[in-house]
Amino acid sequence: MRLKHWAAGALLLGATALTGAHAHLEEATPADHSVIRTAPSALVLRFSESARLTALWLTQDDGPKRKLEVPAASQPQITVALPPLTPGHYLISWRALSADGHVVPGQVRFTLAQ
Ligand SMILES: [Cu+2]
Repeated sequence: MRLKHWAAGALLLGATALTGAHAHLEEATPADHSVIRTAPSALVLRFSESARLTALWLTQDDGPKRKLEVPAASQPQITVALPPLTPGHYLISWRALSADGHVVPGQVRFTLAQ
């Protein structure tokens, strides 16, 4: 019984830590679920506080995941150069390291129309 209570307490503590103030995405350009007509040359991610991307991948339609170069600096606004894009559906996914040490994954989907 005592152990059960301890375990429940630990779970609660864990949940509280997860909802703490780590960097979350405030804005992405192109925006999530947007339909755009001009190929963007870069992706801009604005976080609530400084974050550093540890990895970022670009996927077009059912194509392979392409790993893109990301800046090494930790900053609230991160610009990632994109390769030339052709019309299609895109998924960009990343892992960011928040200033508080938490890893924050995220993704943005957009469509580049013909
Ligand atoms: Cu955090």
